[in-house]
Order: sequence, then structure tokens, then C-alpha cells
Amino acid sequence: MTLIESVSAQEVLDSRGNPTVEVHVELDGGWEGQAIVPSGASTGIHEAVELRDGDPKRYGGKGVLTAVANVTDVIAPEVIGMDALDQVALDRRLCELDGTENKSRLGANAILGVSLASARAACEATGLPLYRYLGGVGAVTLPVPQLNVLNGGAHAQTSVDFQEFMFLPWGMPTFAEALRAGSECFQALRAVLRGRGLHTGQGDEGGFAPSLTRNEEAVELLVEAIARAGYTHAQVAIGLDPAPSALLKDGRYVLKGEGRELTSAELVDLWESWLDRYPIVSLEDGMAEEDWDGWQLLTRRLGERVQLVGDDNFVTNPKLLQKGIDLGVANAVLIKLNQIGTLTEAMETVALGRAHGYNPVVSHRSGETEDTFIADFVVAINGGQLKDGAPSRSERVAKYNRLLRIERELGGAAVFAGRAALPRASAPAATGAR
Ligand code: 2PG
Ligand code: MG
Repeated sequence: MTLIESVSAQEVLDSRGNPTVEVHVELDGGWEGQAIVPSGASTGIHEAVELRDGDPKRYGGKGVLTAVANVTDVIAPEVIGMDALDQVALDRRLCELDGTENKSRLGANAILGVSLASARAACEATGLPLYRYLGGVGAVTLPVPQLNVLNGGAHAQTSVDFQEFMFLPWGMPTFAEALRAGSECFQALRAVLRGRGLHTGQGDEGGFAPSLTRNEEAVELLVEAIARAGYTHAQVAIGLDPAPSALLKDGRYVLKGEGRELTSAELVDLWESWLDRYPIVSLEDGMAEEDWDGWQLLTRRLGERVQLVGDDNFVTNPKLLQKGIDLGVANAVLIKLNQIGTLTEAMETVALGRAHGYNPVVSHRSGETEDTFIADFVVAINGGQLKDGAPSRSERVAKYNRLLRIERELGGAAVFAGRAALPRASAPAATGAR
């Protein structure tokens, strides 16, 4: 009853208006599953390959008809007849069919679409909610949301060099209350920006995208918004993803908006001075993906007092995460399903990280869709943190709303991850100033 009977695909649009892959899987028992693949802008160089047609006459070369054809013509005939309940076997088969290290033959967008749509169909067959199917009876943890409320870098066309400035409502009792706090701080931020005559137009992840003269001003604005909304830093803290891989030129970090350049050591100094003065509890990609020495220095200097999340350097890849573990780099790992390309491999990366004290932070991409798979996924793995953009724009809000429904469904069994999700930042030394 759970054997894959048909696999179809089509080109649909993501939140930036770019094409992406949607896959539909049907089982012989009649159950169906669907998935839409997201797409990044500040992608890591070692990410699994997102196959684009390159035909300048369609969508500026960004069409995905080749990936769609790979699903229907290459993958479908090979996976029809497989049991959708055996996700590991399916994902292994998908990797074999591709045959490359980085999924460049069939495309990670084609492969992930099949992997997730099939998981959904199998889930339908069991009659369980997706988080319960994927995670079992122990899947009860609602994540601390990382709400990206001020967008810069590759996600906005402004003078702000750093990409993401986030609210982390970590000290609230439930997910619903955390989301309320995040949303109230977001509205307060709008008022703070208006009060200063700054733009409240939004960037790719729904956060505001004002032009600022100094990157640090963005953090000041968030701090002001938290106070204006009436929250303490023990309730709502701050997270950053500067995405500096895009800033590194000839060994120096070029802050164009500020007209200055920093060495790796100077960038560590900058983060340290921010940690001393602001309630920052999570720093993702404090260094560029290839600056392993800078990453080591950063981890040595600040790893005891703040969550250091590896994104571009690990790209959800167990091999690269292992390299980071061996080198003593970062202390948490970002999990983006399309960076690696199958559900099974993403779960492997989560398990490897956990075995070495690296907490997972599940993440959306800047190009998102109405697909809410990651909301169920983060509950399934008891992940504890979900980075999903601002509480604004439906492709972001859809995931937050799904989590509200899951929390309600779990009732008394639901556990909000809260401050325990960020153990380093919760240490007395780090919170003393707050
Ligand atoms: C990141 C992501 C998501 P993108 O850098 O963490 O916020 O951005 O999807 O553009 O890679
Ligand atoms: Mg990132």
C-alpha cells in the first residue's frame, strides 16, 4: 500500500519570483505527498548543486525545466515500486542515481523534491502528523524562533553590509508567547525606524531594509525596539548572521557601507565588542566559509559565551561538519535541507552535530515557498531553534503558523525549547550584563 506508484514534477515560483521545483508523489494505496524546494541567495560554495537551465530566454536563465525533467524522466522510473516508508533506502537510491559528490548531475532541487514529497506521502499513509511520523513519540519540542527583522547584505539593496539581524524570544514560556513577543518587537522596530525617518520597506526575508551608515546601528535599533515593546533581554535576545563569505576579498573583510576593511582578527574583535555591549546570544557565520583559521580564532575567543553557528562552512554536509569538529570550529550547525539534498543526509548531519555538542538550528532559505516542511522537521528532531525570517510575508509566516498549530495539537505534551536551547549564552558569565 505504500509503494511509490507515480512521481511527477512541475516548475512553480518561489517568494522572489524565481522558478523552483515542485514534486508530487503517489503511492499505490492512493496516498499523496507534495513538496516545493526553496532556494538561497547567499549560497555556500560547497552546497549541493541547484540545477538551473541557463536558458537566457526563460526566467533569465533560472528556469528549472531540466531539474523537472530529471524527476519525471530519470528519477521516477527508478523509484517507482520502492516503499515510501523506507526513507533511507529511497534517499540512498537517489544519491546513487545522481552519482556525484554534490548532486550536480540530477540537481539537489530535483532530488530533495522527491525525498520530501515521498516522506509526506508515507506520512499520509500512516495517518500521523508529519512531525510525529518523522520524529516518533518523543517529538514534542517547539523551537525558539530566530526572526530576521532587519535585512542587509545579499537580501537587500542597502548600505548594510551584514545580512541578518534577528530577535530570539528565548525567555518566553511557550512558542505562541515567543512568537507574540517577536511580532510585537517587530512592530516596535517599525515604529523606531519611522521615528528616525528610516525606510520600512522589506527585504527578501520580510525584515525591514533601511539604509544605515553603520552596521552597528542595526543592533542599536533592535535593542531599542525590544525596550519599546516592553521586553527584557532575558525574554528577547538578539542573533546575527552577517554572512561574511560575501564580504571577504583578498583576505580582508570589506565593509563597503562603512568604507573600511578588517582582518579576520579585527572581525573577531568587532564581534567581541558587540557581545560586550549587546544581548547577542547567537552568531551565525561569524567568519567566511573558507576562513578556517579565522573560524578557529573566533571559536577560541568567543565559543564559551555565545552560540556560534556554522552555515556556509558546513552546508549541512556531514563531511564538512566533521572537518569543523576536528578543527574546533563553531559550536552549533545550521540545517538547510536543500544544502545537502536528502532528508536522510540532513538527519545524519543533525546526529553527528549532536554527538559533538553542536546543537542544530533548522533554517529556511531566502527564497521560500508556502511549503511548511521545516516546521514539522524541527519539531521532529526536537531541534530547539528555527530560523525562518520575519513574522511577515506569508512564506515565512506559514511556518510559524504551522508551529502554532502543532503546539496546540500537542497540548500539555508540548515543550518550548526556551533558553535551554542556547546553553552557552545562558551561562551566568554571558547573561551577567543583562
Ligand atoms: C542564510 C540564508 C537564510 P540564503 O544565509 O542563512 O537566511 O540565506 O538562503 O540566501 O543562503
Ligand atoms: Mg547563513
